[in-house]
Amino acid sequence: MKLRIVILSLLLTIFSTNGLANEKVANHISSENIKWVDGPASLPPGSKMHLLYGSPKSESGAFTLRLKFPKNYTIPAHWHPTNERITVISGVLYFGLGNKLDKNHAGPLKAGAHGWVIKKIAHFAYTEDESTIIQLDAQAPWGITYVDEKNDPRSK
Ligand SMILES: [Cu+2]
Repeated sequence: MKLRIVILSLLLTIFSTNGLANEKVANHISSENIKWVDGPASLPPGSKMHLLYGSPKSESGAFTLRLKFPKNYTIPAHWHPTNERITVISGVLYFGLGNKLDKNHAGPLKAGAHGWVIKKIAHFAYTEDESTIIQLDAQAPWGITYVDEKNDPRSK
């Protein structure tokens, strides 16, 4: 009996340190259940999003965000407090490194491509003639800082 209590409390400790006590063991979201809502105010107007896992506003932990950009959409040069990993689901995302958007130093990431940039490294992205869906995987707490604060849609 005493041993059972010890094992139970040990298991509870393990689960709570893993954060599993308050989480489902498994879950999934079917593609038809992706519900697009307006993207974050930190991105230029026109984006759509669906939060798949976790939250960028958490104090820690991974999150996964699906983002949809219209055609001819631009995200000016910016950086993040944690590493960013993106997977292109459909369309083409043009992506480059630098403090200024420079289409001569950007490469196309097509559907299926995966790319990443480490924290605090300035980068930019844009779409051309097709609407593009990407998946962002990163660690919270997330944020976006524009190199030129005049480009920050939150300041408009
Ligand atoms: Cu970014």
